Amino acid sequence: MDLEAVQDVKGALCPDFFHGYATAAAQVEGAWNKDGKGQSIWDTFSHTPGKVKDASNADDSVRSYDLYKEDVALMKSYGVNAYRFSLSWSRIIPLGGRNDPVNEQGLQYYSNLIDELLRNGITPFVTLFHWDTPQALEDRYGGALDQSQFVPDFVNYARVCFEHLGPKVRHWITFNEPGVFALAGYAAGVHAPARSSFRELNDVGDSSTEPFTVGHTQLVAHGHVSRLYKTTFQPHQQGTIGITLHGNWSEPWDEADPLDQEAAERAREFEIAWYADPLYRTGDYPASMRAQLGDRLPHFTPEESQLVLGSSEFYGMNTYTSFFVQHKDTPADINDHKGNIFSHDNNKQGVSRGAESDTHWLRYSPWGFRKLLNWVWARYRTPIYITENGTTAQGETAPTPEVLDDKFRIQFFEGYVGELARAVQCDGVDIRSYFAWTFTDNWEWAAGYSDRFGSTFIDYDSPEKTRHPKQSAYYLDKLFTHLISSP
Ligand code: PNW
Repeated sequence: MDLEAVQDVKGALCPDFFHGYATAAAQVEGAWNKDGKGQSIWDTFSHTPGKVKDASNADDSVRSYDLYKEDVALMKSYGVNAYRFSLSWSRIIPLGGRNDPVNEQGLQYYSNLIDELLRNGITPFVTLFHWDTPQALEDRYGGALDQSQFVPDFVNYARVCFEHLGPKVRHWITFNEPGVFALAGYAAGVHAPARSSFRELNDVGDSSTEPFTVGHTQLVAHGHVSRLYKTTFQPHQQGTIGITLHGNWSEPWDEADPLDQEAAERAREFEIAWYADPLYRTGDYPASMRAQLGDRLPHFTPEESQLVLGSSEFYGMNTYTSFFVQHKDTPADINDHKGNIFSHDNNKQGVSRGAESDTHWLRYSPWGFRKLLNWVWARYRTPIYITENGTTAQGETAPTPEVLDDKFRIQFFEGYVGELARAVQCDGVDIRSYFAWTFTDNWEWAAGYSDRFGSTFIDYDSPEKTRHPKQSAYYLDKLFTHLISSP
């Protein structure tokens, strides 16, 4: 646990740099039907047999709803100065809609959590939507598929949150990874609301159109909420509002092949610029997407384009890994969402993208992180908040001393945060936060409890979901003490 590998970046980060952990309501809260909470599409998904790898649900999860005070105390002992969490829409408005009643107990929970954080000197970063659409809205009109209904309902929900929680919150995030929500939920069909073209997996859906419709809805909904915040709340609440996008680094499989270079850029555009170009650069989708998708990709009206462009005050970045990308010589499949590419674990020379974690898509590849930061900074010139980054590790099945000394995760943090600090110090990229994913092991969506991303081990068999700190929690504390300069 020494800091040998990051000696070069001692003091590289500003005194006001935010560091802590990120979580999502549906993955940690539990209390799925307590104190008036309505059901979300993830409650439905997890109660549908065959959907979740270990057949688990998140009814109790890690019980952060009940144990928030203990959790804040534990986080404090880890030395964080910020915490990113999400609000459950159906806990606040159980049926979700603009004419549906507000659940005071739900608001009270989040108000208590925020107070507890502030009392402990921890700055709250609040996400409005981390994938858990109220089930009632899914039933009523198909949720995010219906832009004309979803947008006013989401704006109403946001208004309730700004009114009640806004006086204590300075950092708002509208959507978490609209791209993963759209692709996993409506293209692959492996996440809620479980829609796709693949009938062996899902009864309904159209993978060739719905993800793009849902993506468009989220962009426009974000634009309206951002405008509402800026006009009505920001003048007195003095906070900032943005969105969080996912994005991994795409590296050409054959560095010398111009077609692979183009394919890698196209992959970045399909994954990242799909959202980031409309938000930060052009107010429209990238040309490469229009060329492949034609009218299956929605069109922005002039009003929408104007609304969306410039609506996010910072670039919230979730990133985990890197891939090698090779061009295809055949036309794109109708259900392709990646820009008609192959993605590989090794490049042409046989070099691996990195060591394996316990999650198939996630490899340790910090080399791509600095490239990604530079690509995003060069293209969008917007301050970056890292809102998620982290890993699972093989063999974490019991809280033994060896497991709690989580060397793989420590190495991961050292590698990625080191590259972040180099991007700041050497490349001049404006980066203002780092939120590790995640605070405790939790319910990893369709992977259930089997994928452990936490810096705290959870004993799921115990009624109290006993928390066992892993060494990476203390390492991150040491690391940021080293990297952050004194005021
Ligand atoms: C994020 N990918 O999702 C989510 O925001 C978290 O809720 C989730 O627990 C975490 O990452 C770990 O999976 C992602 O395939 C899912 O590149 C998939 C990818 C990226 C992010």
